Amino acid sequence: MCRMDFAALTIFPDIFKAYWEHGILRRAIAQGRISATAVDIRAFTADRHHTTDDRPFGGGCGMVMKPEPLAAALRDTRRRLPRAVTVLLTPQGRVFDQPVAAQLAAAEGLILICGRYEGVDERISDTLIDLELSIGDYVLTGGELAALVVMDAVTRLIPGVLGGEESAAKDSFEGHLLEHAHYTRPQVFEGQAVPEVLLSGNHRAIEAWRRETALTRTVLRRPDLLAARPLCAEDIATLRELAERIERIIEAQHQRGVGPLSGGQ
Ligand code: 6GU
Repeated sequence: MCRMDFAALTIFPDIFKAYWEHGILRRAIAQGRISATAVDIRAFTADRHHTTDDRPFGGGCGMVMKPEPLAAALRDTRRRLPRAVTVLLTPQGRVFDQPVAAQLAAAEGLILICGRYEGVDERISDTLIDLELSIGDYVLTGGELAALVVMDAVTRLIPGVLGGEESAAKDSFEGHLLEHAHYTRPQVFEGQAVPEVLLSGNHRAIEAWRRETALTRTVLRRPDLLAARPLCAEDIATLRELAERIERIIEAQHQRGVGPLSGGQ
């Protein structure tokens, strides 16, 4: 059985424990498909006040995470998980996406270091880190949420973590197309009916409809995702049909004397 060992190095271990107690991560832990430990960096301080931060050399505002407690916590964790990949969560890192998640899912373990304050001492990143990751172009107050995002996305890719129903493999185009629209009961909600085809029992028609809604919303909302992958002939036919439908709408408007050729309203 595939198994992944996660360790999060943090000054707020309780944040992790709360998340791990719910949903699919909780189940994955109970099944032994992943293990998850939160390592309290403060436990590796040597001073009376358990200091984890200090003022920056060169001056300036904000505090920097001291290297000694972090290095001690990391060495201790590595003794326990010698084959794990060490990741520093920082806005300076490579942007985390589905392909990175898939790569990390192949590792035997992940040690996730959560920075706080203005960041960690650069000598930690220079010598002890395999990979720096950011979860997007915005600034968080610390790496904890980012570490949970990485853990969550990686965990659901570990074989056996998702049941057949939820399976990640079902979305053969995961990470490349947006999901199709979903509906559940009631059949009419506040005057809005579920699309007819979903009630038809015609599985081929339903599959085609889902594929089409997935493609259409990707074109409209995230065309960048389409540019990054080759489309199959069927997808191209669907897009051509969509383009023709749009053309017909424009043409019908022209016939009614609307649009730029008619000289406006
Ligand atoms: Cl990994 N850390 C912080 N502090 N902010 C972020 C981030 C990480 N990723 C995006 N913003």
